[in-house]
Amino acid sequence: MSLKKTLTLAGSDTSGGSGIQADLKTFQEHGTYGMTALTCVVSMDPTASWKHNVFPIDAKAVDAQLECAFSVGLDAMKTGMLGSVEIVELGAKYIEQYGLTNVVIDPVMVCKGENEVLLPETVDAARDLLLPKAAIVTPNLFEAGQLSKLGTLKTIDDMKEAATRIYELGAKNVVIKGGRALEHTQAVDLFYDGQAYTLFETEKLTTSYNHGAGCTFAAAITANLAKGASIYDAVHNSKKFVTAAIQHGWKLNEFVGPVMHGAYNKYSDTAKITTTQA
Ligand code: PXL
Repeated sequence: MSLKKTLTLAGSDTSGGSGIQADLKTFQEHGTYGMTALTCVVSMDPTASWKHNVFPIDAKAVDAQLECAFSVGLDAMKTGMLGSVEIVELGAKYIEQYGLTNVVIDPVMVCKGENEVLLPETVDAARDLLLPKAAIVTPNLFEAGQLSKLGTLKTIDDMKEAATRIYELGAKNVVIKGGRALEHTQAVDLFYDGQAYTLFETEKLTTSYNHGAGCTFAAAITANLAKGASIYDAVHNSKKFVTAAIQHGWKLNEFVGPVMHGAYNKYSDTAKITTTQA
């Protein structure tokens, strides 16, 4: 039996909720074969309020991993935290060389609880080199404000404007994860395919155990695309998958509560998701 092959080019989250750990768990839940090209190692300091320390991986090692992974013939890939401009360039080079189209760009700029943009020059490089190669880009509200240069996004109209601008940067589809951060009664994500704006809405969940939700959502989209889903279905299915994961988020320690990556396949209480045109 052959499995669909999915790759994540991302960082390692030692705490296990986000990064390549989230991606591999999510790939596995979708029945795809997960592979990794590691960009950096993030470890949290238990003696300093879980401060994130980032340890970079040498670009030569990233190049070797990408050479290996692409050689097997990938069905889809995603990117997450990218440690340097060189790594962004390598990712873009391999996508181009192998003509891979199922590419999900999750433009990770900050970790939850941390408020400095990690490596701003890497964000610029990802915008210029990776967005034009993206089947879909999956920014959260903050990242969408940065990519679109609109700053703080507060309303659905702001999200539509940001999605339009990000689309114009070359991504074929955009989904902005507004979540519950938006000033809106529901938790809302906005999907734009260059033609129509679709809102995915759920009730706002009260849990604060949602570490890794963004990576999990993007990895689910990647697995869906690898399995042949349309982009709309990939987003819709992944919204269900991550909603269940957030509903069943749990407390790892006093600092962090990860989503439960496997909740969608295990439980059948996923909150209702409504879709409307905006
Ligand atoms: O959730 C963003 C994120 C992505 N990737 C890695 C991380 C984090 C946040 O902790 O550690 C590796």
